[in-house]
Amino acid sequence: MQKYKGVYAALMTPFHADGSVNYAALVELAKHNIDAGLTGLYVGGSTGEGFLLTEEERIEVFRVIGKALAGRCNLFAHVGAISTDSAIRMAKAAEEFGFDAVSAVAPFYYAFPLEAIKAYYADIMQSTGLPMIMYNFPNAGGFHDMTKVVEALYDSGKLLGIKHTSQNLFELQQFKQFSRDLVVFNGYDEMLVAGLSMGADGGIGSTYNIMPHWILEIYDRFTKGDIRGAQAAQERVNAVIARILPYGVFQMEKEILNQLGLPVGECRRPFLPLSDAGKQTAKEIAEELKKGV
Ligand code: MN9
Repeated sequence: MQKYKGVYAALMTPFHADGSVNYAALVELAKHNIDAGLTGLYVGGSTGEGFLLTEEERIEVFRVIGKALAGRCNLFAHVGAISTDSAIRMAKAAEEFGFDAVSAVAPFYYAFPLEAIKAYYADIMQSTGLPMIMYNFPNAGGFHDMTKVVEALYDSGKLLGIKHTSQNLFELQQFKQFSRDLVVFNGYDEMLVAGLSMGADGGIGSTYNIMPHWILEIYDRFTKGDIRGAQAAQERVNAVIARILPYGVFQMEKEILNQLGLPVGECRRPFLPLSDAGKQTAKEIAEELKKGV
């Protein structure tokens, strides 16, 4: 499983002005990220507006990305859904299109009991030959017991790891207690160096789309033992993230990419259009990123 260590862009899903998925821009953005040196892509998750796409669109996104990049980089497909059957259909598609692993957020809305959530993961894991990355995102899904799910399933041989999008870095470290072989990905980009310090093997994030080189610098310096350098690189990244957060992370990242010449359009409703102040800030950030300052 250790070949999956590294830094992955949570790939954004570009849209045309009429709201349809822009598959050509999707491939362009994906290649841009991989050419920058990132390890791979996490496709169809929060950043990819996965829950604002239909199941058919999510599968088509996997098909297009698999065709363009399978075998060239590591590809993870987020197949999480509140319906197990829907998640399984997407997992089978991801396998067919050459993805390396599937990932899923815990099913939400109905406050399913722990046993139901364990069964959801076990069912998805049994449905294909692909390994699973649990997507632990308690702030969004409301499920706070992922350690218990991992405890129940880590020795199935099909659990690759965990994408840990939580400020609770004690929990991140505890996942490694079940097995050193589990690959743990840090999910909040603004805490990457902290996550790595607590044992994460890499990261998956949305801001990697706009500043892949700076994220790589954090990771490379950290893995070489240059902790001060990694902190300095994190500070540079966080200066950008701090200006993005007040206006909406995904709307801002999309506008920055538009400004950088990657036409990704806007986010789908009910995300609101970016405010004028947000647009101005996005433009300024894009100028800075172009200069590499
Ligand atoms: O996938 C992303 N998580 C969410 C990871 O958006 C929920 C992060 O990359 C954040 O967008 C980022 C800003 O908070 O760390």
